Amino acid sequence: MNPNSKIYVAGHRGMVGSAIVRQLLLEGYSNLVLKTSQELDLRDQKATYKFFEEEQPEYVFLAAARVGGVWANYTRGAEFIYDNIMIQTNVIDAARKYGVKKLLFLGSSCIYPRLAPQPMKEEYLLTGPFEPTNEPYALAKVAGLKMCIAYRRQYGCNFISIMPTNLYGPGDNYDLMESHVLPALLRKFHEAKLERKKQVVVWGSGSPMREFLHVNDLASACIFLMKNYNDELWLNCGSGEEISIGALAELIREIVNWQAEIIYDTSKPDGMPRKLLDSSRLRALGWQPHYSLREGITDVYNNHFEKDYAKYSKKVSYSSQ
Ligand code: GFB
Repeated sequence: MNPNSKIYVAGHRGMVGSAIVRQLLLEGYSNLVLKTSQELDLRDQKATYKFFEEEQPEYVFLAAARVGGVWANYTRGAEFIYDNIMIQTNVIDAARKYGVKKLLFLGSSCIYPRLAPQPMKEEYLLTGPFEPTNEPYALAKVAGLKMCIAYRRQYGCNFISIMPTNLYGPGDNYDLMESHVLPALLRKFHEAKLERKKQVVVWGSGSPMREFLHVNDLASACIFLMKNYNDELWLNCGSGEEISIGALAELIREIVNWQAEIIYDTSKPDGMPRKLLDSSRLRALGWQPHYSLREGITDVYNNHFEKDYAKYSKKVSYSSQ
């Protein structure tokens, strides 16, 4: 990539895509092509081909996706498999057809087996059954990374993939039925503080272990790989910092500064018992995260929460794509 390269960031209004755009602009890449999902529905193959034919992007960050937390995945699997397979298939094939120089596909740590040894290495892919609550999403993401490999082998396309751990950051989703745990708990403790409530409900048992990465750190990894990595093996991208959901709730309670009692709602699913990536391959290439979990959550709560939360606080339900 050079400063004049034409770069398409698919999904630039989402949390990941917008972080990639901010980082590209900071690094002096300004020839960006951006389309909202209203302007270009990537599930529509004809429209996607037409866009690539007209714009001829040289580099593509494929961050457009249907995403959501454990409950959204569990209850709306059809949308997660359909939207993701359609979007990624159309973009990857259009990138081949219209001669894109390089494409980065964004997957997810849920591609690995539910009971994979921890931390999870890239080679554990497809060595056991998926976590059932997010199987449709996981299957779609596995199809995406395998498609990049197949296109590289058959057509010589320089398509690479990154598998991020659970993300949070500016532009997150604060709809309680759609969101991931971290924004959900920020909202719950914040509202408890405003309403002087004595209790906050946390889903599941509190015992699952998760790893969280600030989305700005993921964006820097994506751009780093676009510049420096050209192999078929997908790479894991995590912070290496693991925490139980119960301890996360306590940390968020401390950052929001409202001493409510934590109540566990075990009618909601726990999802995967443990999900920690082994990111040593990516780190060996020279990338490392900038934010600790405490710093990252404090940044989000102090600098971004108010604006992002305002979009959701008056709505009952919201779809991100
Ligand atoms: O972040 P989360 O929704 O996604 O949930 P996953 C993580 C854990 O937090 C689960 C618990 O054990 C939840 O039960 N949790 C506690 C909560 N309170 C809450 C709450 O108020 N809201 C939410 N959402 N969770 C998703 C996958 O899994 O993560 C996707 O379904 C994807 O496919 C994504 O991989 C990164 O980590 O369980």
